Amino acid sequence: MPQTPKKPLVIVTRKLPDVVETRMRELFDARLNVDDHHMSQAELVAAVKEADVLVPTVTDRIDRAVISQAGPNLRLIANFGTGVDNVDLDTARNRSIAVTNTPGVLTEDTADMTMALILAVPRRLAEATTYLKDPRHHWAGWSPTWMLGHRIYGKRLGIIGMGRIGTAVARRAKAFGLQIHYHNRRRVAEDVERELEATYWDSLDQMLARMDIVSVNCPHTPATYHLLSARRLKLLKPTAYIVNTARGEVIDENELARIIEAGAIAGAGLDVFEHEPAINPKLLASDRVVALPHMGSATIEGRIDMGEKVIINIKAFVDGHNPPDRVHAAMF
Ligand code: 8YV
Repeated sequence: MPQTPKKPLVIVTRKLPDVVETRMRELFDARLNVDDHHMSQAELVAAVKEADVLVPTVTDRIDRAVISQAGPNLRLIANFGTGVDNVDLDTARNRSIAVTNTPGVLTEDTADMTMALILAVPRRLAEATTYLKDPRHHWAGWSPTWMLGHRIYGKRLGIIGMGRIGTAVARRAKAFGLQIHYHNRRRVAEDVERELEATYWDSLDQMLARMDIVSVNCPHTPATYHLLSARRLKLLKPTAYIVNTARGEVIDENELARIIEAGAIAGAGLDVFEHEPAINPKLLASDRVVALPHMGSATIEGRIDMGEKVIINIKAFVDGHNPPDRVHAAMF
């Protein structure tokens, strides 16, 4: 009788939606994180020593120390997430371990959240709802001069990183009457630029000095770490807002907190932070900051789509094909 091939041992570091876990159990020898505890570095090392495939998330640091202790079976790190800054891609490549991610399926959700922050901060949504719900306050009713924010229609939006998410943000923002400006490693295709009526800035410094709202939509890589440095943050107009749904590390968070406190910019909408889950307390204390707990892609539909992508990548890989979402250090 032919032997049924052994299923690969797939270790998943966090709890995933039930449908994804059920499918993983059917296809693989899946070891799931039922109580969703945050795995320590020691637990991650134990996992890579044993697994054929590791499925980490943004909360796991799969660094050189972890990957260099991988056992001979580990051939694939199938990241549950698009950003792969949590994985040391160079060490993985040197150990011939493939890495995949989940691009595309969280574009629209993340762009929606970016647009929500672009509206929420200038229009003071979080501040106003906090006021109403605070039992110490009593709303005295409408007033012509109370809770005034700023109009976004007609303002200049500067998008840093015009990939899938940046472009999806631009489409939404254009519909709200914002003028689209962008800085990117490369200029986007002419027809996209025309559709968005977008202005390309080769110089990030020059763009920053002229924008009303700046949206960070680029990945975190060695080249984008503190791209919005103390020097660049000083270039912003005092009336400007910053929105970040990409990665906290792209902005010097302490300096951002300092300039918001000093009133050197108007405010910020932040879904991501430099040292998650820690957040600079000055940002949390400011009513000119709308802070969210890294939930840009947090829809059930998105999470299921991400899980399906992870499964397809693993299945393709273990069946001897090139997984569709393979990533290489050179791509970033
Ligand atoms: C994910 C994200 O939820 O995919 C990304 O890069 O930032 C998030 O929206 C997270 O990475 C899951 O690992």
